[in-house]
Amino acid sequence: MSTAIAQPNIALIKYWGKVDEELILPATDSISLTLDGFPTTTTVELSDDELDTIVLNGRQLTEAETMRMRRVLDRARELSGDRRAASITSTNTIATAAGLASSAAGFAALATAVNNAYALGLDATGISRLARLGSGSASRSVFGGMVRWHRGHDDLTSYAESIDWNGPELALVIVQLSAAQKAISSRVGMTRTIETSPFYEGWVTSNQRLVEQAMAAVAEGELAELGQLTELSTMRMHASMLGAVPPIRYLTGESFTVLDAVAELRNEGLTAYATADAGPNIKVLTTVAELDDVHAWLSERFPQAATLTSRIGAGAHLTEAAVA
Ligand code: 2P0
Repeated sequence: MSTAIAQPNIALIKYWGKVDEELILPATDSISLTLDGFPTTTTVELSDDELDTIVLNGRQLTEAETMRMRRVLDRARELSGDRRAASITSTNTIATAAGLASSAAGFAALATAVNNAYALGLDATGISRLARLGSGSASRSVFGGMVRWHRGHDDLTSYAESIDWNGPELALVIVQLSAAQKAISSRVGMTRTIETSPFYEGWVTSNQRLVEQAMAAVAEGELAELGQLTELSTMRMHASMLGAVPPIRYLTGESFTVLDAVAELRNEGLTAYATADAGPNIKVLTTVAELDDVHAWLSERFPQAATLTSRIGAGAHLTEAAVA
């Protein structure tokens, strides 16, 4: 039995769009922070059953729902030559599919457990490639801290790695306006954006430039610069979706109210930069030193929302029981 734990990550410079849907090769690099909290725990056990079975949060998934997991398992069987099926149980601690990166943690934990169960012997880079086959953002949750996912041009060259952040210790406040499942999955949203948005090309070109600028800010430890680039990447990603037919709008009026509040918070002298993913929730980048103040300010302003905090966490790993 192989059990692994992984945590979600929040992208500062975003991933939105694939050049290869099979291999999940993204159109641009992305840069993220792995959270310290909201773990997914996944256990993989090989079995002599004919089919893979997957139980997520106590519910057995249908065959259609397990398609993405089977991509990861099939690759493991191909690499190992071990044809056995897998019996998988996985538990999330964060709302699934609500734009809070549950799939990133889920597939990073799955790839880590699968590497052990099928004795693949992959290093973290290899596990990141395996996780990518399930969900693009999962390649980043294999690593802790600040992470860059290189878009690459094939399976081998598209992987994530840790990068050194040379600035103050970072933290995030998540203003959770809704825990409901999103109406449009990231995958469908990306495809629609590529196929119908006249802004998609501009998004890809400009976001890859933001990656390079962010890498310079990361090396210099310039948080104000990194925060501004984070907000630009967020807005440009959502702008590309707004140009789709029909338009994809994950941000609600309430989301914009929170965005305004973050700007106000910054005007009051606190470190706060906002980002948002495929849902209405706003994630606020700040420092560990200011976390309590930023959290108190936001929870007072938005009592109707759940305000969660997180420091920066470790990458996916086997639990001690599995290692022993
Ligand atoms: C990100 N998102 O960089 C971006 C920002 C959502 C918005 O990665 O199709 O679940 O499985 O590769 O990784 C969410 O997309 O999509 C995501 P697939 P994934 O965090």
